[in-house]
Amino acid sequence: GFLINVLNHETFIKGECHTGFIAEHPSLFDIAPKTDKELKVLRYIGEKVVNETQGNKKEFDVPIVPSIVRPNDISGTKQILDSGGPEAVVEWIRSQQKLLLTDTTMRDAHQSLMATRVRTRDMTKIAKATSVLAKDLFSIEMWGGATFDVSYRFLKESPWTRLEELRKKIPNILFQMLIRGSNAVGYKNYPDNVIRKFIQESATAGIDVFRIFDSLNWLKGMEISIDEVLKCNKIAEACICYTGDILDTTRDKYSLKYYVDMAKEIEKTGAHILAIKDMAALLKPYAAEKLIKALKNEVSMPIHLHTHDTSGNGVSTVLMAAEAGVDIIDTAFNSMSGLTSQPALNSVVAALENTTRATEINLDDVEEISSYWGAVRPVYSQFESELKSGTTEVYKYEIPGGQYSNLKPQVESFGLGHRFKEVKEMYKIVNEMVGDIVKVTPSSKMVGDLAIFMVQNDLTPENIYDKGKEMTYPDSVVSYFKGMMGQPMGGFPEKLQELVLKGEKSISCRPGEMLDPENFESIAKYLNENYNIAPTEKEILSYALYPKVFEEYLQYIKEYGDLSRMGSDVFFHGLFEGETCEVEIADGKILIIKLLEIGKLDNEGNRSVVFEVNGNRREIPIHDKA
Ligand code: 3PY
Ligand code: ZN
Repeated sequence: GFLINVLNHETFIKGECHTGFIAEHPSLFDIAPKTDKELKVLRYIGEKVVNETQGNKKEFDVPIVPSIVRPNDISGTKQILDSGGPEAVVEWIRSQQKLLLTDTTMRDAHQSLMATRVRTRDMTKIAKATSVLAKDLFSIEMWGGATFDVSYRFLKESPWTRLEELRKKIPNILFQMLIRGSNAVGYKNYPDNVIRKFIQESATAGIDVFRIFDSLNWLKGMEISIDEVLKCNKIAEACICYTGDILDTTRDKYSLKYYVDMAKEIEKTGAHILAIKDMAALLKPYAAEKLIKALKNEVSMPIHLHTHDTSGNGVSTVLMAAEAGVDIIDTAFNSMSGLTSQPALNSVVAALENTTRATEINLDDVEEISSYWGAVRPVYSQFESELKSGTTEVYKYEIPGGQYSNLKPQVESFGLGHRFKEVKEMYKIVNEMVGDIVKVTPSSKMVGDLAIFMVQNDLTPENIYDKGKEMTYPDSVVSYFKGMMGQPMGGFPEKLQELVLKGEKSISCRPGEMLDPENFESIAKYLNENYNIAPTEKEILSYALYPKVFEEYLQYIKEYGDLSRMGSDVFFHGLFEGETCEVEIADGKILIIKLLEIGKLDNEGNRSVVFEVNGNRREIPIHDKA
């Protein structure tokens, strides 16, 4: 080992080796990793086992990928779009009697069940099989919402690469993303040129259907997005976010008429599909029937229903909507469905067999995909909420599915875990205080932030109205009352607005009209100078959307390398002593890594972690932070 180590040493290779070299480098007697890439992988696993898991890991089943052969001429909804444009897709939808399904497993399902943590690798492994076994899907929602942010922030992988790799493996089914109108895939309004460029780049990378919403149902907030999607010749699916309960005649702010009127306004924008976005699972089965019937009578656009199963009524809502003539519905493969996720895809397929709205999806085929995801899921169990059954309390609190699973950890991070119920009650109260608004990212986050703020400081609404002038409110609350999230229906409650803004003016125009265009060239220059990269348009955009998160990602990659090809069980749980894994560090270049031993603590607070890599012994010191 020693001679090899010397010969492989960077200094030796560069020919800078002088006589004192060996004396100055006692570490050469260690069995050091051979390449930089190898070192980074071992360091990652070493850090994980020393400072997080201490080598404790349960055994996970290996998810079974169905072996399938894909016919060369496979063709689906994607080919209709590519050959005939969005109009051809709309026409095709209209000519279908069957209920069309979208699968959300790769986006909303894991966003709502496991804090958006599913890694690209687990998606690409099942992608080809999905393209064949689920070939009759209308679309796959696999991008947007929180996935963009989380993939950089927590998974340390590029969301763009995810999109491009899945696109290659699934050439026949439409890809769909969720875009928060002028907030894109973020939590604040971006300049118009960022929104436009983001849509252009997403379209080139493979997105076909853009589901666009505004967090206050303010149509103006969606204008730029709709316009740009139309220009890109992709499918613009504009949303009405559903809130309240149209069956409850004592609440009339969000009545049937409100939704029908909004649908008519959306139709005028030229959007291709109308989406009902029921992000908090508030659309009860009979309300769905009533709403879809009314909309079908009043507008001619195809209708796509998105709901969640938080209340336990999800499949019923879908079936009632199907009865009323809805064109497309969102579901997730069974093992990734239910609770805060979407209603169960396989169950809907089964329920509709031998009816006029039978989906033509093969149940045995989608069972195989569902089994795969069922085996993937335990690796992510640490990110799941404690919710074990559907709960009707969502009807009361109106907390969206994605936020519901996130709110508890957020509340705990403020040390308020024991007051979670109070926070939920406060969420309802805050909703009334801020004007009974539509709650979906980012307006839902604002309501959550204020609710936590009030519980944390033991405040009641009365306290706020009495002493609110001296308080400093969460940023999101200030931004809302300034008009930077758009305009809520019925306007802002004036008294609270005054207390929050303390004399500052609010705007009533589109926030994008106030924001200076982003300077992409200066971002490119900055990234080039600081990270020594020639950034792609996509990287420039990532920085424009999330400067800090993107920089942290770049730094992380520098330290640990690109870990996207490491198995998720290893990425999240490391290895146990004696366990072997394979990590692909470049195309076709595989390291077979066995963890031999997590060594004893030495005088400097380090542990020597011993591996075997492709048959060779390697040791690296890892600082034990405990
Ligand atoms: C998101 O904006 O990410 C959502 O899923 C909203 O429901
Ligand atoms: Zn949703």
